[in-house]
Amino acid sequence: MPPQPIIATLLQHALTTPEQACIIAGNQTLTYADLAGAVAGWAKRLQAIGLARGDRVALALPNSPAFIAAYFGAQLTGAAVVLVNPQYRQTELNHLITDAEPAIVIATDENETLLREVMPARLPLLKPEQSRFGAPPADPAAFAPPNPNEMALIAYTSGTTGRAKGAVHTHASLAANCDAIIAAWRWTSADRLLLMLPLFHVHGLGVGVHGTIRSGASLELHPRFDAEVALQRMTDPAITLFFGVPTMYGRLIEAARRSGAPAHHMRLFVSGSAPLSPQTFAEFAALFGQPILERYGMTETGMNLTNPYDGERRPGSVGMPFPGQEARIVDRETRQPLPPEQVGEIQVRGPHLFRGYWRNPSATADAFTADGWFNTGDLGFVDRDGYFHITGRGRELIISGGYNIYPREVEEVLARHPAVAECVVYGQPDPDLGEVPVAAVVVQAGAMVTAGELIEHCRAYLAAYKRPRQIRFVADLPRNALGKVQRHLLVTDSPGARDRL
Ligand code: MCA
Ligand code: AMP
Repeated sequence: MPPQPIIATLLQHALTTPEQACIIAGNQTLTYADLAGAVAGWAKRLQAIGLARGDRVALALPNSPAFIAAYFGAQLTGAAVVLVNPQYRQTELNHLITDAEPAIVIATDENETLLREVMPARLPLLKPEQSRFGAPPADPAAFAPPNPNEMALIAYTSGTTGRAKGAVHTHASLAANCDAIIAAWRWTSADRLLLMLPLFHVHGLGVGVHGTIRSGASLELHPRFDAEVALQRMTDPAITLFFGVPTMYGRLIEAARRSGAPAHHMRLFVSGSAPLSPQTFAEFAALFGQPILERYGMTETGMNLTNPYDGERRPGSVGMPFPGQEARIVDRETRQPLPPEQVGEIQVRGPHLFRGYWRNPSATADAFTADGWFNTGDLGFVDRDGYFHITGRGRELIISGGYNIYPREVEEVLARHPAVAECVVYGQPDPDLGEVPVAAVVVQAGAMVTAGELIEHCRAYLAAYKRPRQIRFVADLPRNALGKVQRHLLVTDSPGARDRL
């Protein structure tokens, strides 16, 4: 039996614990009954303009109670939600709208103009109304929750080819994911999560929001991360959980050094989306009196590996499979399982996996083995105690402050600038963000262009976090004998990098 959809759990909580706090945002406390009413209100609004089962709804809202209500409202009608980062620019929006073919777009005034430029003229754009959840309440009993195997979410990711692919999750895969997390991290209705992650990614949504709703707990939602605000909020005894990316932990350490680590009541700090350095792990434990629990996830899989709640949390390790899941290391060439301590590709299997890439059967076929293992593309090994360690990535990917940047996508935009003859984008180590994108550019003969102009060009077409932080003008790109660009030679301080440039 597949697990019941999270939206069904939400409606149940609204009946059994209607007055329980669910979302705290600003000075408002919204209960489970409030949320369920607003979810039904959104479902009604969406159906009134023609949304049908199996349709897609593109959700381009900032962190807000309206985001959460619209998200579940769309799912209540039997539609799937397509997550859209509100900072996306023309290139990303154009691809997403063309590929996902949503029936309705939900957005605010801020991104309306950009969206309308790429949307077909007859596609409706809906905005949150001026109420707490963006829709007037309606009766949830008027709707039947979707079937667990219906499509619930399409999250775009992994653009190794320069084009992001939509990872399709069903209600069952999302529910299996958060049930495993709740069991592993002992999440209960008494918990309150301090949520400062963006909701348009699986970290904030699939871990933070889903886990909260499933366990009948509450979350305090913030528009964005701010280390000083986080430290201050952690002194509130009601707050028990914090989830963040390593950059956030680095900034919490700095803030705590400035103003003193707060006396806090936190039950659990979790880190993921990028590698947590053993140094950050140790510094945080010294200041905050407890070790961060590091876990490993992916948009396609949700959460895969976790350090133990009770046992040793090992620095530099991402732990072991969540309950009900499997993970192993295989040789990159032979695809055979490897013994402990040997580095290969991480494969994972279980009910939490996505069902495939949206309208992309060949990418889906490549991603899975015949017996259901998913090839993560991440490299690592298992130590003798069964802890997994990530050592690198098998694909070109820059992780900056927990956001993924695919060099190819940025290169394609740069290459459209008339002054660019050739370019390559790579990750440069950065103390705050882990890595930042940097571009090496060969200018067209006779052309004149400044670094600032090229960076502005990228900003016009891509979300700001993808813009190169630096442009290095070079006479030619380092290539191997086969003509392939060798990105590692460009990273400053890598052997040979300076000789070349
Ligand atoms: C913001 N900027 C960035 C980043 N964030 N540049 C590079 N990398 C970044 N991560 C840029 C902005 O575009 C802006 O540029 C300038 O920095 C300042 O913006 P601001 O919003 O003030 O940034 P910030 O507050 O410093 O943001 C840093 C952050 C944020 C809080 C670490 O990046 C963040 O919330 N990251 C979490 C991402 C996340 O949730 N990832 C999960 C995906 P300008 O000034 O030029 O406009 S992975 C996932 O979901 C899987 C399942 C998993 O395992 O978790
Ligand atoms: P995304 O495609 O945005 O879901 O990002 C998933 C990728 O983030 C994974 O494939 C890993 O490369 C990386 N990642 C997530 N968690 C960790 C972690 N704890 N340590 C190292 N890398 C991580």
